[in-house]
Amino acid sequence: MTKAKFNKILIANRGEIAVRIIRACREMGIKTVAVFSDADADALHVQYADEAINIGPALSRKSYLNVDRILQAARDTDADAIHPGYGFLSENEAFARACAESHRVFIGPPAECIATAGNKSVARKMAMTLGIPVIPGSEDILASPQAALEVAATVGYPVILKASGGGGGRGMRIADDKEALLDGFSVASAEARAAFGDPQLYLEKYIEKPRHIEIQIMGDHYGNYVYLGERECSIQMRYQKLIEESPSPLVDEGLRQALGEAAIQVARAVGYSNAGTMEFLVDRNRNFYFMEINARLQVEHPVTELVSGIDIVQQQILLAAGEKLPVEQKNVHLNGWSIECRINAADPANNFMPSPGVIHDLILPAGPGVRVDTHIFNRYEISPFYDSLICKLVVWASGRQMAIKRMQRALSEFRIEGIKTTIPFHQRVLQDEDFRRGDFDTHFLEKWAERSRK
Ligand code: MV4
Repeated sequence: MTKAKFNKILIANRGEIAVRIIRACREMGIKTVAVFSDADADALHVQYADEAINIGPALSRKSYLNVDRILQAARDTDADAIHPGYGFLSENEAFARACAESHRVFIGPPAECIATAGNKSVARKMAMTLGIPVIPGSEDILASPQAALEVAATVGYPVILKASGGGGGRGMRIADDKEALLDGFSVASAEARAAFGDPQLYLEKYIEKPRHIEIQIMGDHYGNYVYLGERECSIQMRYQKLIEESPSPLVDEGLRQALGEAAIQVARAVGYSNAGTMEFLVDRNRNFYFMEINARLQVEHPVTELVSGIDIVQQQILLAAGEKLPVEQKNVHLNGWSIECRINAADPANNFMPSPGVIHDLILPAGPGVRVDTHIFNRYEISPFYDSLICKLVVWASGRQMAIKRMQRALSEFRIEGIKTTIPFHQRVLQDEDFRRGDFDTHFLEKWAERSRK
């Protein structure tokens, strides 16, 4: 392996992803600095890092979102780069700029790309200009409810209003007719202003029963790009993904290439570098539409790592240090099948209500083809202050049916007491006939949860 330029990296995150990034650094011979809140003094990322700095109270706003405290920690420890992980400050344009001003490399895309990605209607317009399929709808933000009515009349109902500053399902309204659209406009706009400080909306035709498929891309500072295939992310509930896999049961080589090339076109147009993800919707006739840019490392990156053989986090570090991409597209070979189950400290029987508490009698699954990305250990206390994700259970096998069997085996080995988890929920989904056939869309879990209540 090439020697990286960085001597020391500060990880501006916590939980499993902080541990994941520390592992990449250690394998590369790079020293690590953990930052932690008062609630995380005993956390695994603190124990694994070479140094650890307290950055404030449990409340995220006062610690993991506190730009000044994090940059002070980087200066105090002389860290030359900062990895933001996902969530928290990972898609914060001001943070990326502040890192640069503090002479620390932000391990991620350029700040301008974060800004473009954060403005959904700008990203959409960009894709339209490139001739990449987008869902029929407005060309720009909507100037008025009247403008929304006019666009809806041309694309036909149902339509969906989306917040330009939003994403991940917040600030959206579906409308079946004019009246609902007029009502939805003021509600969505007010919601968007409250949530994102930006009331601007755009409109699309509403695609029924789509699949959510995303493409992992990587780019260096010299205009080279590759795509590492797709991830199937349709198994979600209220925009929270529960199971992801790569490849997608729906995608053949032709569709993969079309999605991959579209993703790279968008990346090139916005001057993207480092790792990123382009989100698409695919309809029942296998038409695909570009939706959003995710300008960060994603939770579900391991499934892509397992089928591509590429360590995405190590690559992020090398690319941020100015190295060239080590592979060309023709040398990217996807092999086998990978599935990830997100294990949350949450109660599936009670609306996925978070279930904090002290873990005991923990035994983690292992064995052939099993990867466990987690920060939990016996007697660790799950704090109510943060995300309920406690473990990503990821398997690899040569094909989908064997990957499902392997995941069932791994789930059956999992022992954990003291908190409720999504493990029993995953076990039931993996037994579902439609899931096993690969026959599902983004509404699968809602329908499935309904059916299983009866
Ligand atoms: C849509 C859609 C149908 N038609 N847009 C939800 C999250 C946000 N990123 C975009 N989303 C959707 N946009 C049109 N024109 C359906 C969804 C959607 C969805 C998308 C991805 C993953 C899960 C989803 C669940 C419900 C709805």
